[in-house]
Amino acid sequence: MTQDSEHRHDMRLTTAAQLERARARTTVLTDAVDDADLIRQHSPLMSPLVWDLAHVGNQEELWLVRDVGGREPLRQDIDKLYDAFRHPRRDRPALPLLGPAEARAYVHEVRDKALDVLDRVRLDERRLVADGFAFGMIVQHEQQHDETMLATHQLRNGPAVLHAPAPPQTRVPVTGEVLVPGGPFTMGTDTEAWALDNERPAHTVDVAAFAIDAAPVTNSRYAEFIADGGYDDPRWWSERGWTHRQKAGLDAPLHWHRDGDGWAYTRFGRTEPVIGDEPVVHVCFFEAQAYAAWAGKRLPTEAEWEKAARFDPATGRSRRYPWGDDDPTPRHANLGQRHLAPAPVGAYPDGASPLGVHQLIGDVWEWVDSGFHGYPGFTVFPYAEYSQVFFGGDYRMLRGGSFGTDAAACRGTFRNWDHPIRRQIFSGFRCARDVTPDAL
Ligand code: AVJ
Ligand code: FE
Repeated sequence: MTQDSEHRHDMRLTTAAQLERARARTTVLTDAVDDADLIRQHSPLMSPLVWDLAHVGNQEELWLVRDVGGREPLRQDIDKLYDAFRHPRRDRPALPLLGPAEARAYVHEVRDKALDVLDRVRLDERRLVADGFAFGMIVQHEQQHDETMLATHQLRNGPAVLHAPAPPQTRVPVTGEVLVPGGPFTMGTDTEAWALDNERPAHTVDVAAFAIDAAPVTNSRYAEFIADGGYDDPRWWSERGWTHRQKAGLDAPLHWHRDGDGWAYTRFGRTEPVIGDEPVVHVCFFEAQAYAAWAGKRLPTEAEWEKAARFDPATGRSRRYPWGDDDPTPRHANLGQRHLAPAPVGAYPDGASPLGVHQLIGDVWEWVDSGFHGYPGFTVFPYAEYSQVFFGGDYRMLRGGSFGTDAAACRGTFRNWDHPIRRQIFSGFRCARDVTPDAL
């Protein structure tokens, strides 16, 4: 083999392995419950699990089998059922969906064809397949739905059906804030092969000096906010946030309940006392904002978050991840549903940024105070319905991934977004603060 064809051969193998890994996760999440549970809607915010399953297969059919492979459709008749724009989540249980056995057979058949396409397709003819992009996009799509399905599991009632070891409990002390120097840095990417369109292009952003918490806000700090009457004091809330807090009756993170003098939470069917030094999770943007105001701080902007995560002051360049350019390993971050909880603060010293900011990747998605827009020079690739149709909508960004996010769908540049009232996702936050020039 020539060096180039050898490289492409390796890429096909690693891509097939990534597809396989995503499917193993999907299988765990959908085999954990019986057929009735797969069909049921556990929350109006979520699809029935059986919809996610067939939707994953349908996207793979559309992109890999039909578009990249140029093959005949397997099930053109079901395209509309699994078009997320045609049917909102709350309406999906009433659709004539494929049943569990049919959905499993369908995704299996699609995968066989997609792997055959991966074996035969020329990877140098179209931009869509350069560096295996279309395959990477489908890997990420399945992994994103795996995180969505994990959130559905968290909303489902009944005994525990998912099992995983606890996150690492050894930890280094991490407290206080880190000062991030002012000046330009490179945000976004031109070089990350599987980066999605909204992460591109790389561009320079000038960010004034700021301070950012060295760790995400923990349960014990958040409980102090509650104990101090934070939920009852409109001073800490934005106008929209306060209106929402009243209307929705918010008084603690989702899944928390009073337990004697303290708090307990129910996670994937198990109820346990809240662990104080874990990052808080299942808060909406408005709760994060109110906490930050109570703490005398604010949320970081998206550019500040990315600078804290990627900027290397020694070289001035932006890294792929806080720890450098190597792909995440279990030593760096709590990703990939290896554990079904965030790890305590300080559990990932090897994942810290050069400035000493911890746990930016993994554990909990972090709300940042920015809306969703394309970067300067943004172009749709390969379809507008991934990102562009959401630009300028009522969304706030989330960065860094959670314990439920796979490494394939998480990078220093990766951008997630949701409505500011949502909290069924694995969302937490950290605070930031302006610094005055004489503080430098
Ligand atoms: C990027 C997580 C907001 O779940 O709505 C899945 C990802 N896009 N299928 C979502 C996505 C199409 C998306 N988020
Ligand atoms: Fe999707």
